[in-house]
Amino acid sequence: MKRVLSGIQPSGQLTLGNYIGALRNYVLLQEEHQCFFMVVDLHAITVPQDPAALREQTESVTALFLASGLDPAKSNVFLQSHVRAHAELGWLLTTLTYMGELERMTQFKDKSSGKESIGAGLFTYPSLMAADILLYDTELVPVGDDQKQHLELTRDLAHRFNQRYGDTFRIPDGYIPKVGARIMSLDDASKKMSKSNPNAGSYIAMLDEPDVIRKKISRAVTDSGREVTHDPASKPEVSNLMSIYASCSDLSLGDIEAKYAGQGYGPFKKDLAEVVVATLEPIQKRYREIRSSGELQAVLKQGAENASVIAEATVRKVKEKMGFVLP
Ligand code: AQP
Repeated sequence: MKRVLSGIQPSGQLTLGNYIGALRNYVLLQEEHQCFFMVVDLHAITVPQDPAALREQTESVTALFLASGLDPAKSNVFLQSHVRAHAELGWLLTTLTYMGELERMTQFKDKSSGKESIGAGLFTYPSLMAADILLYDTELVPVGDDQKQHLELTRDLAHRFNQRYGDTFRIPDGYIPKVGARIMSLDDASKKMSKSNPNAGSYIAMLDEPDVIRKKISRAVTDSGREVTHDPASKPEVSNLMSIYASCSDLSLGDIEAKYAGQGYGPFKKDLAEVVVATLEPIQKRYREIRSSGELQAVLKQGAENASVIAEATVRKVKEKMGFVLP
């Protein structure tokens, strides 16, 4: 059993991209590994968040973790802010991080571009992410393409600390999920589907009503052709819709091409909507049950307690090595 850690920001409503690219894999991983899955609320505030919305989104994301199949008996499910060691080790590692390293991070460049005032937390975010991972002796970190650079920095920081203060941190590896795809935006297939996109038509939220899903898919941008073929270079929009279809059904991309040959986009989009609705409906039903049961608090309390035991011990070890006088 390897130790696995991953997190999702409560920076909006979870999307079908979050489900296909992250949550569904978490559910598989918990069967084989010791898993830590966090709602990373401290990361979410690196861009402005409305307090009431942040609270609601945090509860909603946690409930969607459980509704998607994360089992608190198998996985540690918790909020990042409930385990104080994250902020503490985040600061300690920030002091070890070079400005030049943070300046090279493409996610910082993307998220800060065009903004007038940029919070320092957006800049130092990768040091906090390194702390998240290193606190738990994590061996595997499921990462999408956009997080690979941050994981590399985590590995560099762990090496740096170990060289300076003696062997302390395990060097984590990235994990490429067995299943899953990068799902692109419905209105612009050059951008990934993102929960913080201000245009709600660009994503399918995991909690969208069936009719909303149907409408969003019927309005999804395609091209002027009519062939349902998978060719991301020349047909990025249709290829993205096909990836969603394949991810939410038993059909392969080849099966989908054969099924809709010569029919144009209409029948394909109609069936795609039903396949997505069928994937999300049972999760939505469980979600409503979980929200009304009030079980979240207990799950989060237990998850934070389990995580804190490991995280506090790591911080103590780190502080001792760095020369802090321990209480
Ligand atoms: N479109 C996507 N396709 C596949 N996987 C995706 N993930 C996110 N979008 C897609 C995966 O979901 C996890 C969530 O990571 P996050 O919440 O830390 O932030 P993110 O990757 O930046 O996701 P969003 O939805 O785009 O959030 P915002 O808009 O707040 O930046 C990760 O495992 C990610 O790979």
